[in-house]
Amino acid sequence: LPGNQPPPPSTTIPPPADPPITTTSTPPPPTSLPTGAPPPPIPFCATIPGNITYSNTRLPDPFLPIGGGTRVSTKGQWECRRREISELFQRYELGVVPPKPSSVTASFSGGTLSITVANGGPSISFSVSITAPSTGTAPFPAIIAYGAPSIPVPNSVAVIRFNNDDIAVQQNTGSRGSGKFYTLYGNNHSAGALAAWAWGVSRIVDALEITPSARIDTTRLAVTGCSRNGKGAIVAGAFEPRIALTIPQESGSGGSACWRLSDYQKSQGQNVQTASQIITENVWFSKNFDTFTSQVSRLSVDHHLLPGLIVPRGLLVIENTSQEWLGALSSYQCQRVGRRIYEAYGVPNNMGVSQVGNHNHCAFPSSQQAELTAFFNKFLLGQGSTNTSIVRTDGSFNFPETQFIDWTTPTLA
Ligand code: MCU
Repeated sequence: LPGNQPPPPSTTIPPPADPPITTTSTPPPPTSLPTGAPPPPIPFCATIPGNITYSNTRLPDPFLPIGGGTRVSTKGQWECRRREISELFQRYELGVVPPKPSSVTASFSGGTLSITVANGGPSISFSVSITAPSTGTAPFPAIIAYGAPSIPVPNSVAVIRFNNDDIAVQQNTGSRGSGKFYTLYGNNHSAGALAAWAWGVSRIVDALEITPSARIDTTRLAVTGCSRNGKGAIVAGAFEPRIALTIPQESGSGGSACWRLSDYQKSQGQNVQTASQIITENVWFSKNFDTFTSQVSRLSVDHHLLPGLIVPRGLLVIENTSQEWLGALSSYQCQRVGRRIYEAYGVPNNMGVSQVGNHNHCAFPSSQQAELTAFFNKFLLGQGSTNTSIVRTDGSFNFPETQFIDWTTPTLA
């Protein structure tokens, strides 16, 4: 994959010593709002507390608002909790995903969509390539691929290639603040690369909406990426509601995996990427995340809540049991738990989890083809009757569920 390196062989990774996870002994880190984080106003929602002290070794209850009070029991209340979860991810992990800038203009020529963005100050320009599908009638459904797709794309779906590294560089920890996002918002902006790329995806959708000559139907958009770019894809789906279908592939830690579960795997002696390791490798997360990584129990969110930002839109999580570093137990169980939000919402089959091994990293195995086809058919190609009831792994995990979950799944009215 362009711009990507394969995961390091397991023997070369120095296992960083995880500090012991304690629950209450250390005072929580400061929780002030990073500059420029305006939560979208929803008049009937309670105010999100500015200072949150949180400690929970289990996966946070998706349905319990952070300010306390009663559990969410309706879809209307979920909109408040959704806003809250979004805010918490931005404060403590990702950094701020800025709202639409004051100016977005675009032009399409020779298969290239050129996008210019300004926000009162300097402007930036970036472009994506659009490959029209070989069949079907315009405007076409399309998939935005971070880098290039590493899943098979139906021949009736256009492919939009997004050079996400151009927006936020992901070389190593020294790349923080590099890329066009930071030209616009400043090198010290709180956003890590995942947040900056999600902002970039939103600008691509803005541009498609005002550029009919690109011939893309913006009500039928998917996003995908593999590995580090899979982390990007799931975050883009979480922050851009105009994405109809989100397909993260082998995103592992920082994507489909839960920090708490990856730490658990690590504690069991497995060579799994953890929060404390990931911040030493790259700039995917905000600097604000650093203070939590040695004690993930203090995080008021974990990645089982990402599906809660996407619900009820389509989400297919593709994972691989043969890459120890990804955290197979963590990725599978995290998203299986996250799918409970889709169950509560009454649309369990809008989210699939499929984990299959015995193939290389980012090499899509044919055994997952029918599942992928079903999600494309349902969410991009308008075939509602397709079977997307998918939760499966070829792994066998001894998952101590009560150690991580102490809540039940409601039915949201
Ligand atoms: C699975 O994604 C990453 C992983 O987080 C990194 O630790 C490793 O270096 O690279 C993976 C990747 O992006 O591979 C292409």
